[in-house]
Amino acid sequence: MRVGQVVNWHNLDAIEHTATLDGTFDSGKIAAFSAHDNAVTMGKAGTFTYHCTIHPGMVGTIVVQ
Ligand SMILES: [Cu+2]
Repeated sequence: MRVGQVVNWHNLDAIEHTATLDGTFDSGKIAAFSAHDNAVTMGKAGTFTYHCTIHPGMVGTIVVQ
């Protein structure tokens, strides 16, 4: 994605999760089959890793160019 674009978090699973970017953003618990209210504007380039605080093995990466 490009600098300045927005990430919206949607939980498509049947249990709650979080979207947590260390030092940047924490959605808190996102209920099953719902979206988080607070979108995140990715304001700078880089590779950002995120995880679920409930299930630490759930990880992902956002690449901002
Ligand atoms: Cu989770």
